[in-house]
Amino acid sequence: MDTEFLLKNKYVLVVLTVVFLAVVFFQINKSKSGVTLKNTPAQLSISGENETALKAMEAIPQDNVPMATEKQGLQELPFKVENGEKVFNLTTQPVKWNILKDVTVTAWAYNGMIPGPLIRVTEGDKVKILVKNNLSEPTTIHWHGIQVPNNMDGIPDETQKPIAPTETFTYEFIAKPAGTYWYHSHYDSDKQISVGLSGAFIIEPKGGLASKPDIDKILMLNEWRVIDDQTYAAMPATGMDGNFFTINGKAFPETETLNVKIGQKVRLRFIGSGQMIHPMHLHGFPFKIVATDGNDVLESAQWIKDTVSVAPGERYDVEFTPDRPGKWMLHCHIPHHTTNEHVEPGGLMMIVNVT
Ligand SMILES: [Cu+2]
Repeated sequence: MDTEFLLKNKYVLVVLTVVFLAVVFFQINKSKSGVTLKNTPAQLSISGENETALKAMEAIPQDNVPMATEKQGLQELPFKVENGEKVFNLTTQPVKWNILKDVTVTAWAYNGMIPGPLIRVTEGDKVKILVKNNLSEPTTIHWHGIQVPNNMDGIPDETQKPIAPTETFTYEFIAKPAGTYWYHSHYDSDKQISVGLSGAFIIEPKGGLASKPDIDKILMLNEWRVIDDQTYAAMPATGMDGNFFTINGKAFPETETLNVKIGQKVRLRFIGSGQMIHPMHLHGFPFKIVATDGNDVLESAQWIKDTVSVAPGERYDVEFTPDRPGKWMLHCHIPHHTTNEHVEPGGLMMIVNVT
C-alpha cells in the first residue's frame, strides 16, 4: 500500500470515530436530561446542590389526581349567614383541568375549579372564609388589595402559621373598600399561584355601581407550562416560560365568547393573576379605564385606549359600548401569548360577538 492511501484511510477512521463519540455523548446526555421521567426539573437554571430550587422546578405530581368535575372556573361561591357574617368555604386540592379539549394541566385548585370561585360581597360585609388545605404542602391566602387586619394578610411565618396539609384556617375581615380584587396563595407563590391557586374577589359598593353595566365580566390572565403531558409552574424568570396561556382557565378556542347587543355597556375586569405582563387589545372599539386596582378613576382622568397592559397583580376595569355588529377579537398583543404551544391562534384570545 502506498503512503497516500494509508493517510487517507487514517483520516476517514478519525472522522468516523469522532462522529461515533458525538452520537454516544448526545444519547447519554439526552437520557440524563430526562424530560420524559417523572418529576424532573424542567430547566436547570440553578447552581450547585440547591434541593429546594430543584423541587420548585419539578413537575407537579399527577399520580391519583382526579379529573375536575367542575367545567368552568370563577363560579360564584355560595355562603351561609351566621351571626351576621357571610361564611364561605374554600378547599385547596389538586385536579386535572382541561385548558383545551385535548390539553390537560395538573393544577392546584380552590374548590376544584380554575380560576378559583368568585367571592362577591358588598362593601362593609363581615366576611369569614374557612380555608381547608388538601394539598401535600402548606399554603396560605393573601386577599390582594383588600384592607384586611394584618393578622389576616396571609404571609406565612410573619402574620400566620402556614396552613399545614389537612388543616383549616379561618380568615375574618370586613370587606372594604369596594372594587375588583383577587385572592391567591402566598406560600411558595412562585409555584402555587402559577399552577392555579387564585380566584376573584369583588366588593360591590352599597347600592351597586353608580352606572351599572349590562355585561360585567371578570377576565383572569394566566400562563401554563406543559411538557410531555407534565405540568410545571410557569416561571419566566428561570427560563421556564409558559407554552399555554389562559383567560379564566381556558385557552382559545375554548375561551368564552362574550355575546353583546349593540348599545349595551360592557365592563371588563382584567386581573393579572400570572407572572407575565399582557397588553390586552380590543378590536373595533376604544374603551375607558374606569378603575385601577380596585379604585375608581375620576371621569375627567379616565384614559381612552384600545390596549391596556395588565401586569402581574394589577386590575383594570374598562368599559365600552359597541355600536357595530361583528366578531371582534380581544387578545393579548404579545403574539406568542396568542398561541397554544407555539401554534396560532390560541392562548389569550376571545371573541366579543356583537349583534
Ligand atoms: Cu400576553
